[in-house]
Amino acid sequence: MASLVLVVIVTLACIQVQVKAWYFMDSECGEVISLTASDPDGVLYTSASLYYEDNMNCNVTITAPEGQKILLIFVSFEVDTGSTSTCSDADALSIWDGSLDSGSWLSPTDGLCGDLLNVPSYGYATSTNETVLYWTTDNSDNSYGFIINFNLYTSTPCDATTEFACSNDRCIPSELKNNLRDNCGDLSDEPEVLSFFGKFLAMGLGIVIGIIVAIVIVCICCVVGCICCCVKCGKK
Ligand SMILES: [Ca+2]
Ligand SMILES: [Ca+2]
Repeated sequence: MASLVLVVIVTLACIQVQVKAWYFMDSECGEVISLTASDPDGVLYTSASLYYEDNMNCNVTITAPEGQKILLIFVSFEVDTGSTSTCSDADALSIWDGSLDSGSWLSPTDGLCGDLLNVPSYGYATSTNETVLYWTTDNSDNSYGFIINFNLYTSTPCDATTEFACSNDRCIPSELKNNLRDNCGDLSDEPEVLSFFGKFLAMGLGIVIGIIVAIVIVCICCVVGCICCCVKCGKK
């Protein structure tokens, strides 16, 4: 299992390397991130630290050029739920579609909390060129927080000279195709990633489990070998 977690972390790290710009919620409080044709995407973390801080009350606005919209896709999500089923009683992320004086909630009105199963796997797509993310935490029990990829998109018909046509009737800037990140919301801009996982799954569950077990055994052998070497060195 440890090996599997390591593989996932390394994969996420490799994917994030492809991002031009990344931001941290705690250092962007009250700020506006402006997406443009030359900077069409970014990634937003809760914090540069492993765990987010208590007593946060931040909002970050992301804007797109007129006529374009914004897609938000969750890469990871681990937010303290507190002792009740209401997100607003503990830590919560809420997402607004539009400017503050007009618009509507994209997320549930009491916000998002819990783990990745509690957020839509296809992300959130705005209907306007602006979104506001509200992030609040209470005074106890923090966690890893979230990583959100965001990018420009438009609705079909796509401009074939500058845009890639996703399979879900969205258009994204051409440069976001094959960058190892899901910028369409259905991975259709990443056919090689889909192909890789397709081949992996096609091997069958038994073989996949066998590979994972083999990796774990190799790791255990390496650790035991290192410990033995250290013990021998200590005796000399
Ligand atoms: Ca908390
Ligand atoms: Ca992509």
